[in-house]
Amino acid sequence: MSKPHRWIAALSLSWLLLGVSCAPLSTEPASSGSSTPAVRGVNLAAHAKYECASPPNYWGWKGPEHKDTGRLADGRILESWADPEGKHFYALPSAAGWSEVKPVVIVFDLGMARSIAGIGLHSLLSPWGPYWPAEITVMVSDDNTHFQLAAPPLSVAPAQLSPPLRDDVVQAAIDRVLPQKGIEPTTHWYRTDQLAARGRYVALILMPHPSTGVIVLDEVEIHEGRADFQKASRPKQVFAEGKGGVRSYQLYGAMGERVSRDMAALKEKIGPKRNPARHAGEPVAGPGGLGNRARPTTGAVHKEFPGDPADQRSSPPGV
Ligand SMILES: [Ca+2]
Repeated sequence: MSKPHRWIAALSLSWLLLGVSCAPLSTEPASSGSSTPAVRGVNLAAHAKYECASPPNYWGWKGPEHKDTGRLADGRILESWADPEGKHFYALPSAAGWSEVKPVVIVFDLGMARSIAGIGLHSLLSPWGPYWPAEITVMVSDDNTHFQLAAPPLSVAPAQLSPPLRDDVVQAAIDRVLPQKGIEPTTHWYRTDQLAARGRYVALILMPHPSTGVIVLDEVEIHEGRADFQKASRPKQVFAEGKGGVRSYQLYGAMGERVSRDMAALKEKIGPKRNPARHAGEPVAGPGGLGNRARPTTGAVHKEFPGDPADQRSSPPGV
């Protein structure tokens, strides 16, 4: 098993609205060697209206005494595991947490169509579950009903965080040795500026890591993009069911997975032993070139999407 995935398998399942303005991004220095872009510019999410379409249910805002007062966009973050009074990051009303909510959906209203270059999420690593989403899908919309992908889904690697996380620290969290060693869990930014999108409404569809099932955030950023992003084309596929288009998107993904499984089964059925061309060392020449269907990768931080959003042939009916 590859090293980046080693900790994934080891984690235990038992581990556990709305004003618009622009403000500078927080500018805390990233540690040296960070691969995360040092984002500077306008944070469109600052004090913006947003809706947690998935109500937080994990500590923090879970308690009825804690109301969401815009804390995901108030510019305040807790940069340590505990506040000065010793209260932990995940349990404070300043953080929102979700446990076994798949996916978490948060929709921001930027007030008007804006150019969007990227996003940022502030969270933490702890031995008890909280971690960044395993997959982040960013959708954009002009009417809060019809959403389109801003980019292929993003994945988060420890080295991408700011400051970056070492694999051995991640493994230590898996082994729950941090408190015993006197090392406290740490908070980090995940930031990417790889979007080139536009839209008034920005939906974040966050899939928790399958081994933890927990997402905890205390701040979200949406980074302003270049002016010419306002002319950026969008994928043809439109997702209109559910907040942020999430229901349509999930159905679309499920259809893509089913097609992939069927293709794999078919490929197995007509495998190399039955294909004279393969025996001759030649490419498979079946209908559509089954042997050549592997999709191109979209970059280190992009996860392959089960179906090209721009390819209407793979769209489920009615979506
Ligand atoms: Ca905050």
